[in-house]
Amino acid sequence: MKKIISGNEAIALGFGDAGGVFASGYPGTPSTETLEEVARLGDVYCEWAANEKVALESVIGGSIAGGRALSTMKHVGVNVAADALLTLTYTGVNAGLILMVADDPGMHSSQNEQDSRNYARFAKVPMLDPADSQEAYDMVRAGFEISEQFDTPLLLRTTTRISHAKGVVVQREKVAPQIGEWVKDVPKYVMLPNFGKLKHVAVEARLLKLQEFAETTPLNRVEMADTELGIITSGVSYQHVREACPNASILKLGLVHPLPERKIREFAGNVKRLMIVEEMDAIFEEQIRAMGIEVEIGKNKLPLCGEINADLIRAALGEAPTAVTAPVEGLPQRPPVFCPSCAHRGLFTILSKLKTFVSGDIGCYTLGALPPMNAMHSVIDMGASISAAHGMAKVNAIAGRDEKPVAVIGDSTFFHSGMTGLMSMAFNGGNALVIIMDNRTTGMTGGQENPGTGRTLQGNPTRQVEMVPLVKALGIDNVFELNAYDLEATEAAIKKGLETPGPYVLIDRNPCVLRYRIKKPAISVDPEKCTGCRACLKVACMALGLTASGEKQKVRVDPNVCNGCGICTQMCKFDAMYELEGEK
Ligand SMILES: Cc1ncc(C[n+]2csc(CCOP(=O)(O)OP(=O)(O)O)c2C)c(N)n1
Repeated sequence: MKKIISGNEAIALGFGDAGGVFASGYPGTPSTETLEEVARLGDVYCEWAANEKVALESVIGGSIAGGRALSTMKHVGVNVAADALLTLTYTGVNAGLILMVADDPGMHSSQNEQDSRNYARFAKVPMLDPADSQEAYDMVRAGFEISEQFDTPLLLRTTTRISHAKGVVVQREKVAPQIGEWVKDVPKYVMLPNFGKLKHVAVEARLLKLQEFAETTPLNRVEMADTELGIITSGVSYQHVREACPNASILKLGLVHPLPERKIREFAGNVKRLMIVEEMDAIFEEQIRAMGIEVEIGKNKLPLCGEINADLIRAALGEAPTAVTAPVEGLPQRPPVFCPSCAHRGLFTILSKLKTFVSGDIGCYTLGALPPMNAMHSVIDMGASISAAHGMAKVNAIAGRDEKPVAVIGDSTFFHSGMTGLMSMAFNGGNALVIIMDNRTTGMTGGQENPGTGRTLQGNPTRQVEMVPLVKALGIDNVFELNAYDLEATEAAIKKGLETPGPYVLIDRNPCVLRYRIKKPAISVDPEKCTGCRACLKVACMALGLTASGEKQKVRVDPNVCNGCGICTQMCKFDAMYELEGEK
């Protein structure tokens, strides 16, 4: 059967068709839809874990118990799971284990742009790099076979364009899941130093065997054409190469770690000029140069940052770019903003007013860093808001500075990696105000379930973590609820939290309006009372605009966008904004 599906959908389908038994991951663009699609298959068990480390460890358990297992995450998720990965490479697997990692060159939706091929080298494990949806589908099956044949975890790497672009997939015959034995094997799975030492030797031997495999596998293929120019490439870069250089000879790598040295040498010997096209780091280039092979064009002409495209390849070859339509000039700026009636808006209206230092985190609330709020002053990685605020408070105390930092974190991020920071703060006598924006969803990535939402990935009702008892159990005495829609009360609560010495936690429990489809009637403006002072515009709501004409511009509310939260009405000193009576 043929289907037109994205790379992420293809991986999910491939997992179901390759006898997949257990999948676990944590959301993160561009990987998220993969696990959601596994859930839609209906007949394969899958779950969201609290974070990527938990996800990978769970699938390790699944593999040890004999089921083919898949873990999905975005590139930065592998940093969280790396502790497990770097020892999993020693233990190897029972049933096949694939870690799907989606990189985001160009940072469409990420805080950095790391190249996960480094993890394949670091962990000494094989990595597959599909160039379209069909390959993404096929490489799941091939990946399980390699994983089982070589007793190794395998990394299946995509990039945004492969994950999200759609292409034709021809489905193969479905393999029925077969669950193997659950065997106790202490030297294999207990990584005490004595066993680990032997395993390290085995990992190096495995890598040599994989290198031999790389020489002959059809996953790496040579497409010989004009021998004037030969290009070594993989993944989405292969598509750009085909577009920019339709006549060039290509060595397309599907297995991107370990590299097939003999094949590369032979290919390089058969072409006059050798070019390497790879996004982000010079992973192929450095290894190929270390083989003593001359590379004429690589990162000397192509960027290390951002995505590659056909024009960049043409430019690297000294050719003129294709004529593209010039971008339209002078379009209005449309920076991302909070959704109309998002509770995060109320919080950041006040934090912006108070001008306090806000140690931020990753989620929808990160938009509080942008103008006109400008109310977030550091964002590092998931969970860092709390631990960084703790460090700031300690140094402030040493410096004699009497300023207490605020940390802002979402519920999913708190469960992911904020809890440990808060526990550590309580343990070490910290002094920060932590605000948990518990909107009962993982909003940023599209509204996924998490341990607080009461539902699993496959839609079953489940236990809901209660935030207040959890925070208390971590060692915090001062924990109070907050209603960020009430600006006056929010300001008072924050001031109290900042004045009270020691760790202090405020929890806003207003649900995500988008995820839970909360709809309220729009706000109205009385043009007689509106003075055009624009105080309400400080809340940065896309439903608010200005009237086009008149002596003085007045504020106008777009009723199709406004969701009636009333945050703007609280900014108005002239009673010009009001909720329509009786419509709620
Ligand atoms: C290690 C890591 N994993 C995943 C992501 C993707 N990601 C960004 S924010 C976020 C969670 C946001 O949910 P929450 O904290 O509840 O805040 P909300 O967006 O709902 O306000 C996720 C999963 C990431 N940036 N880093």
